[in-house]
Amino acid sequence: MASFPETIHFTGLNTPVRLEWSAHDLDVVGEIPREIDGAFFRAVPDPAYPPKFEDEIVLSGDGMVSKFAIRDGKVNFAIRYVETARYKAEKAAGRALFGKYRNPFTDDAVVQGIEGTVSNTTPVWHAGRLFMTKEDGLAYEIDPETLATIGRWDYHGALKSKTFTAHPRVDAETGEMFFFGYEAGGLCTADVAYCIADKDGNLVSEQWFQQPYCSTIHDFTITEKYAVFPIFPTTTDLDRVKAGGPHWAHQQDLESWVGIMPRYGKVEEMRWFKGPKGVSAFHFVNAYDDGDKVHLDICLSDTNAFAFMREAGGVHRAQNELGGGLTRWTFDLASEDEGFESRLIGPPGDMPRLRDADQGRAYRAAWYLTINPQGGPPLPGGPVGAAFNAMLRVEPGNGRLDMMPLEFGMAISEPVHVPSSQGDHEGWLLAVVDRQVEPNRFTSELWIVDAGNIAAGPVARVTVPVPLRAQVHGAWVSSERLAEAQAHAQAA
Ligand code: V55
Ligand code: FE
Repeated sequence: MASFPETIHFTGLNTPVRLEWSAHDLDVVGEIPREIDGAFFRAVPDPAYPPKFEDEIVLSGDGMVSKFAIRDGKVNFAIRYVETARYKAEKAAGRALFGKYRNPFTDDAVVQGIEGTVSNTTPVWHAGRLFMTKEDGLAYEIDPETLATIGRWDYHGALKSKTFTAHPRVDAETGEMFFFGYEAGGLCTADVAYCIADKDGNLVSEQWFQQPYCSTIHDFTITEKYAVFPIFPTTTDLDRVKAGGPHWAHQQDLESWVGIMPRYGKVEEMRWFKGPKGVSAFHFVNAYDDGDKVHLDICLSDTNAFAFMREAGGVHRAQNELGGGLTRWTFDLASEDEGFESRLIGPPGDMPRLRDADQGRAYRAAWYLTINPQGGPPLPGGPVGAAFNAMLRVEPGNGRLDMMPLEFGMAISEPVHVPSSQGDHEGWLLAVVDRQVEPNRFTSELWIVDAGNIAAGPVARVTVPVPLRAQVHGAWVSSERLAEAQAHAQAA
């Protein structure tokens, strides 16, 4: 196309920005607590070129990596494109060469054999390296100081999987990163690679297994003892893809599955539990084991949250008519039963955030985004086309719920959590908040919120001089870790 289509994917908060820029000492309203010392990295899809096809979606936007660097109450900002093989090929041609979402049969012939991943989903920090990830390809390593792209990351040639998830899980105690890749053996294969990188970033385990059908495995989780894989019935089909059709179609009548195996065990030990038909969850809050029980807390929806995946499967439901809620699934590994218990533990929502130290363990509180029931219609924007406008803090143990509602015409992106050094203080949440100032004009701010008292609203707001396109996920990295990584890189 000669210009960006006037669809939800390219207007409102999804209007392409396409600027690589930086600024120092942004204006701060209020006081940033001095213990917030590090970098908030964000993954932002932002298409560099108008798409080949009118029905292009947000998820195909070229990844940009952005950084709020915070120290002594001051904030610097930078954002750059991830220079993927796809970005470089399109920049050289001056136009889009890749076609529909995850369909290489719709790409221009000149890019056959070039990986089409756009690295637009999650910044991942592990063992002193920063990566930008997307589930359909390998990660790209990024220089955390300059945001320059270093290159594709395959563990020095050791990783066999062709893909790397946007949701690895790091055990804060052992420093290990547990991750997977699906369609690991190539397009539309049911191969899943389950991998472990040790605390120094060496790939120490890669085992492949077959999922029950080829589904989009967006997230997974670990407990202290187990690895937990969810299989929801959004499936692909090679013949459909070859015919130029959609990669994913949601199947409302197909059952879901959850695979649980010892996290240091063999994939042959995977035990499959059968779940409800037609449900979907993109993000897991956490999981933990308790004797023979495994508790899994997920942002569950009664159908797929993405309209384009629903419609390809003939499911026609408006975005504001999806059911579901924060749900705890409890599995009994001592029982032979293939079923499990399910109970609601919070309102519907997504983009959960946990304290890093709570990963895989019983936890007191988590935070996630929702639609403010009093807030009026959400702003158009973000991956599913309707932006969240409230943040929740939930205590699954006792049902306590706190909310930070936003006013009409505002939107919030996924927060990161910064731990506090003061005793039982819950730390801080950092999130970008957008405000509509004219029908098609928005301003962006970075909000700093007390994690234990979100209802009080922000303790500080940082003005961003240029509007930011809606983010997907983010990551917090302390200055201490950044400095260690830099010292290590200079010694090497
Ligand atoms: C998601 C996001 C993606 C993607 C597939 O949040 C799933 C879910 C930003 O890209 O490609
Ligand atoms: Fe995600």
